[in-house]
Amino acid sequence: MQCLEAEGVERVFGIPGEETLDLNESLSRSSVEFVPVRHEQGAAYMADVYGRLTGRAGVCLGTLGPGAMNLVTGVADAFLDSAPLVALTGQGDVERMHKESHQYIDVMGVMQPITKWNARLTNPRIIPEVVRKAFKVAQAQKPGATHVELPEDVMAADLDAQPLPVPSQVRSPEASDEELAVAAKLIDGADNPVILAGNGAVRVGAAPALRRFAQATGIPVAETFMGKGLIDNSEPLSLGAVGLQSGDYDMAGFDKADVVICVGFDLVEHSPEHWNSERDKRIVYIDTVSTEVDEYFVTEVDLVGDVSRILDRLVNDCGVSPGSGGSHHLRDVVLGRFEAAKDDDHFPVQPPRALYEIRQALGREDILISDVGLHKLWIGRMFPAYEPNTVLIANGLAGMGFAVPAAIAAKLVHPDRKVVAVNGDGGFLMNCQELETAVRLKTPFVTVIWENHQYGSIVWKQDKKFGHHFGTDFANPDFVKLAESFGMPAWRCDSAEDFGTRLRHALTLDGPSLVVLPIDYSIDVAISEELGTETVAT
Ligand SMILES: Cc1ncc(C[n+]2csc(CCOP(=O)(O)OP(=O)(O)O)c2C)c(N)n1
Repeated sequence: MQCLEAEGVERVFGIPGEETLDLNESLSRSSVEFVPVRHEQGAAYMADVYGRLTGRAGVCLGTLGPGAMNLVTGVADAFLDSAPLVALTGQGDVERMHKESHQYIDVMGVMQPITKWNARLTNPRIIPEVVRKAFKVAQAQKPGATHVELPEDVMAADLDAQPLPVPSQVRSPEASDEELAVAAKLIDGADNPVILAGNGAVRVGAAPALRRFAQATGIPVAETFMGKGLIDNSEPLSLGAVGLQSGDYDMAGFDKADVVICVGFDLVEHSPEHWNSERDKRIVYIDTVSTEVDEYFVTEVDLVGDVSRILDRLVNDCGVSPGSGGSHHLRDVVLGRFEAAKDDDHFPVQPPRALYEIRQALGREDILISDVGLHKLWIGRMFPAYEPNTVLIANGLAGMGFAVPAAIAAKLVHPDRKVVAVNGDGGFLMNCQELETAVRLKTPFVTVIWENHQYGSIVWKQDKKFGHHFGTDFANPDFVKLAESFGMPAWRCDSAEDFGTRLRHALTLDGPSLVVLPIDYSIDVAISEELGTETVAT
């Protein structure tokens, strides 16, 4: 616990177990707040989002066997979405791990492929090193999940030791002048350059430098779903969010682009094959670590280091407005439909009107969280974002059940901002138990459920591929009564206008609340008559 305190840990999210008794006892006497949750998956998602929003590792705790297994999905989410997270799991005594034994699972083996690093505390003496390393590795670029296993006998032993010092600054590599000159020459000579900005730029707070670079060079910016808000969506240099389908890139001008400047682009979100199928783009890569290998992503210049510093140095070397890259067609089509929706009184409500009402109810810095499903595709593509980290989308693992725990963590990190979590009626029930955590913590955010009694995105894909759908329909509990039983106010909307009114009211409350919105998915998120066929996996 002293090591966690030395790392600046404010909270541990989790569920205790018999094998973590000693740790929990120390936790009760430490400065770290323990946040009991109702399912370990919720704890892992909370730690994940805490890490995304602060850059410091979120910490989650589960006991051995079943507790550790329940953490897995959220840990994997942090791993694929590059969020710093440290998972702590209990374990039986060291001397019973080699044999069939109550609740013993090889958790180290389970965590191995979903963490950057994974260690067992075999001896109390190594605790300071292991904890320091778990945080260092989780927070180092690219960030991600690490795991420490805590055998019960080791945790019960006495130890007289001090935490290792935590360095206040981590040095990052620096792109050389020669590399910058090569990149500047390539960009200067381009006819139609575009920037593709992703979560890597959000992670390191590079939005201001990216905006300066785009303004100075006149090169427009397309964002991935997780990069939303890096550039203000209402700026002329914004090409909108790409990543639903290949057609997005064409419509944003990638078809004509000769040079693509990738700033913090994580390939996990959407394959570069979608915009470089001919492998003829000349790619300038700017990120904190070197490139992933992908046959459609053979870069010409890699600028690795502090992304903001690289962009600022590059501005000095690049000419102004080198060309007319990019196209506003995608953004215009999508925003056109969004704006037109303000007068759409259709009921059940269609997604553009629902998003319009949410945008009206939230300020520039407020936070919208998306769960996973067809609603995520609508949000990713259409919801205008003005600042980074104001639309949180899990697009790497893309697991349903993310939104409610994510909203709790977002509200804990930013108590001054309004938070809305949009869920499908499928994903909501996967972690709805955390509403109790929200009520107990008094985290005021609004859970919105788009209700259609179907796994909407699967229906969408099956209908497109086979002309019918199967295995996708279900009945729901009465969500209003369910929320009320948790002790929170809830409403079912009966018109589009009603949704806006209730949402605005809910956002003024000092505790969590829930709004059920009957949704009509009959209009096609792909806008495929203009944009082609879909390619994304949700
Ligand atoms: C944990 C998990 N299970 C399954 C999937 C596959 N999947 C992706 S979207 C989806 C349907 C989501 O339905 P719902 O939550 O109702 O949202 P909607 O698509 O209707 O907006 C499914 C089953 C997934 N991404 N995550």
